[in-house]
Amino acid sequence: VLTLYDYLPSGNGYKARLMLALRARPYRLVELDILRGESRKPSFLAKNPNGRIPLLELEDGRCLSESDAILFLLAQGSPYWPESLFAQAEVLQWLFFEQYNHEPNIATARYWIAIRGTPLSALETELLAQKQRNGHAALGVMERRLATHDWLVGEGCSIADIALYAYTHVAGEGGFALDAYPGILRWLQRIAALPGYVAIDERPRD
Ligand SMILES: N[C@@H](CCC(=O)N[C@@H](CS)C(=O)NCC(=O)O)C(=O)O
Repeated sequence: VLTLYDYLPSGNGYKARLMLALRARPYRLVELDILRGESRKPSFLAKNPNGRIPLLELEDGRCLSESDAILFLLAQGSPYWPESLFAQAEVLQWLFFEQYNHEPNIATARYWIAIRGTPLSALETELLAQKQRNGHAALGVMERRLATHDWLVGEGCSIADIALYAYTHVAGEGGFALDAYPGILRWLQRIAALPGYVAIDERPRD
């Protein structure tokens, strides 16, 4: 069985948990308290030199980090990874956008405000305004697509949607009100209605 090393509040980890649930794949969840540095211990660094969750360990011991790479692997053989080469490239386009424009702003603001549990430093307070601006710009990009389309790529849900759902659906915890993004709000409901959907704080059933 697959093993996922993860931290429940993590949106990056949730991408993998949601994909596994949507595909009804059983797995073992190993929770690490990243706030206490558990992902930086030598035993874990041997599995992921980058010291971060999520990390997927295959039955044969091979380990894969980076949430979007994990999504790629888990989606093979399903409609979540489209068939045509151009559609695959479009999925990659959104995954790179997620990692460069979306996650560093929206996830970081949420982490500082709602997850870490310590006050913001003076520098973080200054940077937060910039994260809010850039985060709203990223949401604006998504809205431009989702105002007229049900899904980010093609006619069905792909890992582009799963990757961007993870931190968009909890963006409010980072201070991002989503009222101004009706296309995004409809898309969030569409994803939450997928058969097999699980919430970010749900552990897999044994
Ligand atoms: N680009 C990576 C980011 C992974 C990441 O930032 N993980 C955070 C939690 S969301 C983490 O493990 N932080 C603990 C640490 O850096 O020690 C991905 O998409 O998986």
